[in-house]
Amino acid sequence: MKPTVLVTQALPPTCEKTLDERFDAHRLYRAEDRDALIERLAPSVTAIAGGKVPATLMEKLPNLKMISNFGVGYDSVDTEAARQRGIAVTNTPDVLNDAMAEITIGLMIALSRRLISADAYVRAGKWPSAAYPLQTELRGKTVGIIGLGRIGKEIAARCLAMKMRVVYFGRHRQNHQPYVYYDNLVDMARDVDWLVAITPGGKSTERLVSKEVLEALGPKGSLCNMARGSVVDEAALVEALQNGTIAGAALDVFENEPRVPEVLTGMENVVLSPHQGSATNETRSAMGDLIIANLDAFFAGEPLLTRVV
Ligand code: 8YV
Repeated sequence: MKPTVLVTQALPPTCEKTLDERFDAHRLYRAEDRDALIERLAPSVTAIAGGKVPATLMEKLPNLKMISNFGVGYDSVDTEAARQRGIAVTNTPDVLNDAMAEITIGLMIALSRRLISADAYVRAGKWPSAAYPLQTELRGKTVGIIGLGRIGKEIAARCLAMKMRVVYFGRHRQNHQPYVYYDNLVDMARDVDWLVAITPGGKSTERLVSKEVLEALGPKGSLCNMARGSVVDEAALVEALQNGTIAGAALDVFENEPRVPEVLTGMENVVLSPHQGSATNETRSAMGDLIIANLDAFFAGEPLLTRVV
């Protein structure tokens, strides 16, 4: 008999297909009556594929032993509850580093050169009447990376290729990194032209980019958030953008996504992206493979590949 797996979010097509081939997979995310599905499957579910797993869901699944989360970030899984219940959690690190770093640079250039408005300018037939206003470049600027983890390091490498100076903020200095370290985010914000957030979400980083940090970043500074909406005080950010406290923002993530504060959509100094950091065919398919590989390892009684809890 195939093991029962509960699927909590839509996964890449190849992953969905393999789930159906190897497991008795049930889609909670598209169930008409979620409670009825959970009740019916409760005794047989030993593993979950996907994120969005609160403690309340774990409580209803007494035999749940493993959550194969989709994403390097696992803030949508209550890891504390999982730990207490002896439920293992895996994530999908590394395979998305390059896609994340590529789009970070893309969004930074889109903001500094106003690429989105420039495209609209050409399409609207305005070019023959007047040249597009001059913009700024990344070269020579200092970028402060909040969270020099695996993705942060790939972003740093690409920022060097843009001839930027790289510094970073994090919980610890990393001895073998060539970049200047700040243990205080306000101090770093004061010294940089760009802040790039790529730190895990969750309680410990909530509103790390505060009003004070934005003030320190200053009227020539820009923010690029690739982390989680929760990492930035969004109300303070909107105010800072409205008042010219900072120059601009390139945002891939939002506090209440997919809902985006309407006021941001009318701002010229903002580039908006629908949480698509890892959203390429290549990367999403590799993330899906890792979900399956972790499930396979779990059901074979082997060590999990990328365990975080
Ligand atoms: C996914 C992500 O969009 O890996 C992450 O942490 O944010 C993204 O790759 C997200 O996890 C999808 O649920």
